[in-house]
Amino acid sequence: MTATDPLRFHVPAPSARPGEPPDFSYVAVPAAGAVRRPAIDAMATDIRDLADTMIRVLDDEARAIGPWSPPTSPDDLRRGLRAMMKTRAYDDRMQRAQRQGKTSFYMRCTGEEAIAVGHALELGPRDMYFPTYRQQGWLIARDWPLVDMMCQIFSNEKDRLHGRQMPVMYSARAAGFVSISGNLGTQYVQAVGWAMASAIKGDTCIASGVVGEGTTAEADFHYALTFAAAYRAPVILNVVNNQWAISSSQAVAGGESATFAARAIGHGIAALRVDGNDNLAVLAATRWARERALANHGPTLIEWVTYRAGAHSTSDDPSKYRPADEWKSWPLGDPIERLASHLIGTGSLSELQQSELQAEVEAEVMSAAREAESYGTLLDGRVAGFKSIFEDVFKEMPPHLMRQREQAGL
Ligand SMILES: Cc1ncc(C[n+]2csc(CCOP(=O)(O)OP(=O)(O)O)c2C)c(N)n1
Repeated sequence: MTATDPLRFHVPAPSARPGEPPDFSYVAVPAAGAVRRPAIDAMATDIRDLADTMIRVLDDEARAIGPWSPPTSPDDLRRGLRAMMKTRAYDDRMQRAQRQGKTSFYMRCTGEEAIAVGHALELGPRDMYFPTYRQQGWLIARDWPLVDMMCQIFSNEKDRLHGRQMPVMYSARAAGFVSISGNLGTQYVQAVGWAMASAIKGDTCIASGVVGEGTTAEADFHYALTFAAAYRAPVILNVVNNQWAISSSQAVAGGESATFAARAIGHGIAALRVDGNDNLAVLAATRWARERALANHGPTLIEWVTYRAGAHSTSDDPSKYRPADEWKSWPLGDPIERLASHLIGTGSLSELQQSELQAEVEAEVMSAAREAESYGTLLDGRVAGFKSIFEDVFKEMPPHLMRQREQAGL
């Protein structure tokens, strides 16, 4: 056969560029409650349809409906709401601190709070989380001290990591939060390896690893899936699809051809695709995947569909590559508003209590910031000195590092 037309090279493009109206027509949003909830021992091959739809619990009136509606108490939901609100207040404060020159860098998670918070509240205390830089909500949901997190951001004298990690790259063993690895995709192989070790030891705790949709293009993502499937590792593989990987749209990572949840199908891994701005759906899907892993039915890949409302980081300017008001048109709304509306609708929260809660979390964040700043920030130069860069890396310092230390006069 001879080709008649010249070949065309396809370059994936975002649905809208700056100045154009936002266009989310590519995001199909099924009705809340419409997706079936299979048994936790379902064969991955029997639930492939769940990779192509979207599990949603909260409907347009913020009522919880359908088989995924999780049995949770109003107290637990209020706790989740508080953690989400505190996360947003924390992000606002730390972003401002960066603009004031108190730290070099910050990354916020606005619009994605429901995912890390719900996950933190649903996983067990001995389960292990392998996060990226946008899961500060996990630490906040687990009541990790804000002052400790802020000292890491300021790299000051109370920073337990001595300024050796970039700001926001926390490490909190007691919260089940593994030191963040800046090399994207490595979280997945680490999580799968940890989960395999848990099974080898006959332990009873699971791992959960996180990547963004952009990072599914990394080889590590695929290595991790291969091992997770072959050894039925007790692991949850989270793909936070927030539509953007810095300035690359989800289309560049392959989102035009298939969902990110569907990446699991070729490996025979169970996949769920979930409304990531619906805190109740997050709780329900996390619980399903955790119970499945604990019962030795293997890994689950969950695509959380969400939207990165803020810039990628304080070094990024999204007005260069996407419509300024795109978030306002995001069809899955704001996770905090949706959970608050649900609690108000069920009589578990009043509007007055919601505003009191807002004032309370802001005051808590402000007082933590004052304390953390008193231990030093970039502005006053009381930051971790570079003298310690040679320490705590090797048990015994290799000769080349000794030579370098001498050359640096330390
Ligand atoms: C291996 C590797 N490649 C590139 C980078 C630089 N980088 C940092 S964040 C980022 C975008 C990641 O996007 P995504 O995975 O979608 O996560 P998101 O930031 O949207 O949460 C890139 C390319 C990196 N840190 N590690």
